[in-house]
Amino acid sequence: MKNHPATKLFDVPHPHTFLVIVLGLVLSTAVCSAADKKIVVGFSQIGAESGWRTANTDSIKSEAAKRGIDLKFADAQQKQENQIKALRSFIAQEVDVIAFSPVVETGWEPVLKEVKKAGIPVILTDRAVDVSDKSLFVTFIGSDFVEEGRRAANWLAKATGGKAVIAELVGTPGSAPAIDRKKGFEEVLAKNPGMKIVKSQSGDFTRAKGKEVMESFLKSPDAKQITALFAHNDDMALGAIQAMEEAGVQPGKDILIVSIDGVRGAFEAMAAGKLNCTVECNPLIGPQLFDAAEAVLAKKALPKRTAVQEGVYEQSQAAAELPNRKY
Ligand code: GZL
Repeated sequence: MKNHPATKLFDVPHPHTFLVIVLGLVLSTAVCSAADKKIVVGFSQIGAESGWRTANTDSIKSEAAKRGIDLKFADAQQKQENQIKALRSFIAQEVDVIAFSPVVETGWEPVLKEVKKAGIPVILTDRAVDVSDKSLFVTFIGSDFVEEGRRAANWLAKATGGKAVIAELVGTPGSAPAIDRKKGFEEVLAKNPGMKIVKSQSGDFTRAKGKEVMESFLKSPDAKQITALFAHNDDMALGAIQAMEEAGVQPGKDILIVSIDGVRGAFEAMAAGKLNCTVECNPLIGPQLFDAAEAVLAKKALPKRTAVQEGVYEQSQAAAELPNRKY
């Protein structure tokens, strides 16, 4: 058959060349898709109970977006059963990493064993869990709550010359921060016999409950003896300040107030002379969380515990520090 010009445009490739081209296409697609594969992280958040928590959530969500991480985020409304459901759903979705802030310390072994069986690494943020088998999580990124309690009590001892009759607003019962902040605070009180806690009740880390409990403290027959308030977080302290003002008590003067978190509202209250000291508890752990997730997936070794850096702030520093606050 006469060679038509068309057959001259190109030679039909040799079968081997054809195979190389197809293999090249398959490989490059595979490499691209592997490189493009987003890390999928399932995160179970406690809730939105405080300014600290919303800042913590913002840090996690913004850092995931910045890194192009596919974040499956679940809000548990402060209920452990919702967190357990979320972890099981992350298993079903076959996420690459599971991270969560456990609302309370206990009751996690069964679901963490299911996660381990599914071969998914677990990163704890903010709060720890009380488990005997430490292989159930890779690392815990969070503050030293015992030290935060010590710092609060040391400030109060210094501010009162070691003489204070203290009301205490406790965080969520059974939670690591509530247990450990109390432990650290009482460690210092043991060395200061002139300081004693005469009232202690949970305000569940919320402003509303903190106000309600402080109202009940102020209505009690021995309310007049209270000279100081220790609140396990700023939101409860801000609620207590409202209760004091409504009862004709001057917060920060008639009753000195020391709390923990270091949220913007606490700095505003200190600048107004209504709060005396806040012990910082840094919620901005998004970058550390996703550094750890990327390290785990790259099979890099991680320390069991990653501490978060934080300080202590009092009234004299509030106005100057306010513009620097990121949460
Ligand atoms: C502390 C965090 C606590 C905050 C509260 O790391 O778990 O929970 O102190 C928050 O404000 O509700």
